[in-house]
Amino acid sequence: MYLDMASADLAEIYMAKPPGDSDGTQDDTAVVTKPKSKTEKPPLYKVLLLNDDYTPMEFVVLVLERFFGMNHAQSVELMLTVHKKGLAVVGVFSYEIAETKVTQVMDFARRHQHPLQCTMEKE
Ligand code: TYC
Repeated sequence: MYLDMASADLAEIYMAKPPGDSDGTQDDTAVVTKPKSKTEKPPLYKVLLLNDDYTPMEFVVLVLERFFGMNHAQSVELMLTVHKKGLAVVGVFSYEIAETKVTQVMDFARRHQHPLQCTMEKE
């Protein structure tokens, strides 16, 4: 009894149409999709410091030391790059860290009444 039912089911499977067009034929084209990597890196964001005519050089140096972990010589050099070129990338971070740095710099500048601007953009 069970055996009979099993062979009836098998017959149905063997007789089923193969996947493809409704007439049972299959074309020989295929869509090739790249398998998505399971270890995708998070997007990175550049933090930019902008020049202005009023923020004191020493204040910018302090910002770079305090919020971007640079030593004094590195900070002076990067401050002068911003001063001469108009802007510079001061670091590259994940979205959350970049946003935190921008907020910290903007708050610190506002508290000291300097017009220093700091922004972020996707790499
Ligand atoms: N240009 C400013 C000055 O001459 C110095 C400065 C440097 C300001 C970098 C902003 O992001 C800045 N006092």
